[in-house]
Amino acid sequence: MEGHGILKAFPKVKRARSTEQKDAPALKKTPSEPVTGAVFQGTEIYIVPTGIGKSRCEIFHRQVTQNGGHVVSTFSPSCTHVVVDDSVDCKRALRLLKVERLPSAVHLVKCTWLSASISEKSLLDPEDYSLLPPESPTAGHAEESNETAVSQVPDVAAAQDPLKILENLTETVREVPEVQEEHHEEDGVSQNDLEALISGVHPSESNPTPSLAEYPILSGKWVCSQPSTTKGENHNKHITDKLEPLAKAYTHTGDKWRALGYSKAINALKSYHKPITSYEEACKIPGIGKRMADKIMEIMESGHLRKLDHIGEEVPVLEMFTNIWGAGAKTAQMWYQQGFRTLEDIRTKAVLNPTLRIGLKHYDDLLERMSRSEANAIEKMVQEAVHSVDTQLLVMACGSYRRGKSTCGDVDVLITHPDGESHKGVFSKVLHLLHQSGFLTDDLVSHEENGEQKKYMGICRLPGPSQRHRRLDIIVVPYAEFACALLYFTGSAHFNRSMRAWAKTKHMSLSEHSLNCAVVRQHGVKLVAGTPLHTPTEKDVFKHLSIPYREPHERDW
Ligand code: DCP
Ligand code: MG
Ligand code: MN
Repeated sequence: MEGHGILKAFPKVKRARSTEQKDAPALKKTPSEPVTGAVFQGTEIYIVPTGIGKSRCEIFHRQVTQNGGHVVSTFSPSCTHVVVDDSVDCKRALRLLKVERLPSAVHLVKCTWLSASISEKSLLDPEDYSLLPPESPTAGHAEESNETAVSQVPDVAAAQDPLKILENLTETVREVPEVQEEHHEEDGVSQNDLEALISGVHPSESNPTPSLAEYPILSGKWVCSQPSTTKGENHNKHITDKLEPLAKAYTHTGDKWRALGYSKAINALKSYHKPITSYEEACKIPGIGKRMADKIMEIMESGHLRKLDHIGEEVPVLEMFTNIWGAGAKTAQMWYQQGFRTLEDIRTKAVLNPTLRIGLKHYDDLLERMSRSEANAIEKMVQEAVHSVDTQLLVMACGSYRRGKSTCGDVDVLITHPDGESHKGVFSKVLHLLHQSGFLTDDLVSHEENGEQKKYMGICRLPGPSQRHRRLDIIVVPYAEFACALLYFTGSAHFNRSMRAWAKTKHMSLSEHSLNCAVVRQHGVKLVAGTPLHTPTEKDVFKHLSIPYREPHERDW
């Protein structure tokens, strides 16, 4: 997927500029489907119905559209993905599409990519599901040659060598929320008939396609199994310093897959124990393919990466736009396409929803991280309100604050009650008090129900002169879910993903609600939800997962 000219590297914006009309439909959302997620944002998908069947096609269509993507009824070169049934090979796919070859920017993928992305609630790397081109049967997987399948991963206890403890990187690049994207469920859609349709799994069929756990892109180690305090020095900073701006550029232009590829390589390089000295050495590192190794060589030999000279002029503008809370790559691109170049343009000319308006109003404040002492003062304000409702309620600042970071992007406050009952009704009372006192200045998401958990996302300001506006998240959870909610809300997000992926390999599932055992999955789709384990404390969660307990400050991956 690399190796395009740079003009192709940021196709959306460039294309938009030259053929605005043609590109417009891809940016439009189907009005009839409520968009509730952002997983497929920026995609234009053509599903080849052969072998998939009408009803599954319809379900896919709905899922993609509801998650911000666009399904087209005929193939065109502007498609980002062409999806075919798992039984269809590349030759047949091209025949069905009536083309000789596909533009290199179009991903030709198996249906499993779509079903797994839906169930994982995360846009999976199409490279892992791509169809092999007929002329070179191994090319598509050349970059995976030194990767090991998760099924070979031994238990933590057995794998003393950290490099042998491999991570199932079911990881997505953390995104600026276009629609607030939270990882509520460890894996996907709840089990119902739809799922069987989506995954195409019929209990009687023995399906030759490996499950998601056997497909991973493996990179480094299981971060959840070792303390982040062992995170060593970056011996390849001279390389990662050059790759990072490119990863960022791809993120801002909405090229998720390239951004993901770069971020995987960057992570792998950062955790590598020594400076890389040769092409072969680079290729051997999981997460680094041949094309990435080429770039690494270029940097090593010339001290520079030419690709960096060709980052489009739109990138800094897009970055400035996505720095508005609530604006993602897609919104930023739309604005750019509409001719907006400055925040003043956005303020005066763009059509803004209330969230974006708030984000724009507090642009500078929200970009700045706060000190621990300020985060602590904010926690105390919330605590005071909570305790005026009931002194027995537990109040804890989680997130980066609990992990001991020196600065915090926001404050994440968790509230629960040890009696298992009295947390009920607290949410609205506390928010009312905090609004009344003027502490809460703006609501971003004022009430989100997540099972029995409630979540608030908003903006607050400490009393007194020259105080800045700060982001504040509050969750109220039932005591039975306390440990799992605390673990989730403490993060880091990367640590959480690793722990959830690890749980999967043990036929368990971890969410902010519970740790379940005896989970049955097929193609990454949960068929049996399993049984919640008793987890009164975070330590119990680690114990059930056979991972040594990690203190919050050791989870800062
Ligand atoms: N979280 C997650 N996955 C996400 C977002 C969040 O697992 N996509 C969890 C882990 C985070 C916690 O929620 O640690 C709080 O989210 P924040 O966005 O507030 O992140 P942090 O507090 O870790 O960092 P920051 O200092 O930037 O707020
Ligand atoms: Mg936080
Ligand atoms: Mn937060």
